[in-house]
Amino acid sequence: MAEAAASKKPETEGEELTDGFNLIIDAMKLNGIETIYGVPGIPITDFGRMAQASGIRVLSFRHEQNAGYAAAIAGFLTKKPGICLTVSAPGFLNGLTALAHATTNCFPMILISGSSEREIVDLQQGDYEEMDQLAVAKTMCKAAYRVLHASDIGIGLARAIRAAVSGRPGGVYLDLPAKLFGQVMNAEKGKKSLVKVIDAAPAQIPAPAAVKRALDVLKSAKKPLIILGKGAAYAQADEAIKQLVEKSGIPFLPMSMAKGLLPDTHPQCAGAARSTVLKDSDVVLMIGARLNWLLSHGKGKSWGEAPKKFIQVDIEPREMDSNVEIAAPVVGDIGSCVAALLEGMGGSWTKAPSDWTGAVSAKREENVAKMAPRLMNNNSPMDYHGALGVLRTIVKERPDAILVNEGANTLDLTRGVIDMYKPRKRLDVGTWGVMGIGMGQAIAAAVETGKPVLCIEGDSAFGFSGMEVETICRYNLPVCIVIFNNDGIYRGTDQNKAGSDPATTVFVKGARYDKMMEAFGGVGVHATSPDELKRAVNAAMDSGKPTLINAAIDPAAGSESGRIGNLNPQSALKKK
Ligand code: ADP
Ligand code: TZD
Ligand code: MG
Repeated sequence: MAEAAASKKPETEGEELTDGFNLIIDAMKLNGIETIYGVPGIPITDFGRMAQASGIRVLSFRHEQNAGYAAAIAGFLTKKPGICLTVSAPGFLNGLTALAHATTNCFPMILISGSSEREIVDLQQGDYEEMDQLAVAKTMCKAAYRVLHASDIGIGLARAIRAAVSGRPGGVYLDLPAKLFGQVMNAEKGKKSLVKVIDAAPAQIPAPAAVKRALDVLKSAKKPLIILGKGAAYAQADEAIKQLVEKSGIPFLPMSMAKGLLPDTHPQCAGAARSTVLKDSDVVLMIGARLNWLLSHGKGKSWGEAPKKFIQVDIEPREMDSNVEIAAPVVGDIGSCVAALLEGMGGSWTKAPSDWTGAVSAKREENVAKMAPRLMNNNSPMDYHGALGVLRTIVKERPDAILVNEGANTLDLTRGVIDMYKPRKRLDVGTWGVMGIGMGQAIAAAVETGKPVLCIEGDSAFGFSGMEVETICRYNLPVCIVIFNNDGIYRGTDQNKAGSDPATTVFVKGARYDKMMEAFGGVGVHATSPDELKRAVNAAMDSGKPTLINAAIDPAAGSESGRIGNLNPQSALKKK
């Protein structure tokens, strides 16, 4: 035996070897993956070090959920899968919320987790951080894969990339057991095993008959409306969408993260006449938006009595008829679909009837005028409108800055008040209305775009990811966080009538979140009036220094659940 081993040795001597660590890095670089968001630990600590040494940017977070939200929004901003890297079981589970969020929002993301040994996990023998992660992940993402052999790393990553970005984008899970990282193989064979993904998200051209049907329906409209969703923002077909809107003359309504695809100040923008256009329109062209709860499922009171016809442009065929009948489904990628619609419209398209567009404009002007005086108040303590009035001007003066927004009243009022001017500049809670996306999104936005970031955060919303202010300071990112501090969830005024504990929705009164930022070397400011707020935000945006401004908002200013209080269940027994 000893002799046999000795006689084998010379054959492998001089042979160039590679291993799992290096193959994963090489596969990532081959596919243009430049950034990883994660938290280190067994079994991926060395991998993170080696990736960093190889030139991949590895951003270490304080909690995996925030790294995951960063990866998800990186996917939205770049059309490439955002990568989140976590340790086994607990780290994996912390990242899983973000993976599910990415899938729900149609953002391409890959959650890569180290995992324990298969043999031990499958016999449930109690390995370090043991969990059947692949089985758990499957229900929450678009696709889930595990790689067991170093020679399959190339294929594994290629499958993950394709699954994340092709068709309807979404979250993908990639399971990498600890043993894989150290597996050794011939370097040349390893190199050959890597796969460069060609045309990861192939164009999907709509059928000519579907395009014609859509244009026929559109032609018949007397009161047409275009709804732009975050799928349209994601598609990066900005110029074609602008042409379609302007050539048709149809009023458009941007969903939250589609704001700025065309400026909110565009003469055809119906954002400030939302209820009118939903109620009174007769044909609705949906582009990259779903008829889910955010659009009252396309039916009911907010859509009015008059019959409506829907045209829907989406890459996912099964989205059609999900809530109401779609008269003209146009299935394909938005770039190809909008181009085909434009071509079909030809040179002599009749613009939307002027009595309709005139009525929409009049309503919009009326609503804008109604809001204007409220935005100019300089009250102290501030109310939402006074604070938002100054922030609105700051965003107007800095249209390249990225706005991150979460909270309840803080979300709804910011969305309504602050106009956006450029595509993909507004990032928020998305389809689930999830609290906690703030710091992850801010970090990824700064890293991926190099632009300054302004976060407008409810005090509760901020708390879900607040520890990442250390991350922002550590990487010295140009992020300015404004906390709308009204001492609680929705309001800071609730009383617990029954006992000594505080009410469930209130926090420590007069908390000073600005001190958190100072603890890590960032700039902290306490602002009690719109004037102070304006000065502090402008200084932060000019300097690019990590800044947190504690904006003291009147604790009585908000309302329950912001604009969606109607979704709260009510007991029939509750005394009025
Ligand atoms: P919003 O919340 O803004 O209304 P949704 O997330 O509900 O938007 O809808 C986005 C839609 O866009 C999804 O149905 C998704 O399938 C679709 N989508 C995403 N990317 C593309 C694309 N490149 N081409 C076509 N449709 C897309
Ligand atoms: N947990 C998660 C992950 N997402 C949620 N949406 C909630 C809980 C419930 N929730 C909301 O829907 S808004 C909100 C919570 C806890 C916080 C609202 O308080 P805020 O904003 O301070 O952030 P305002 O301005 O006080 O309304
Ligand atoms: Mg609050």
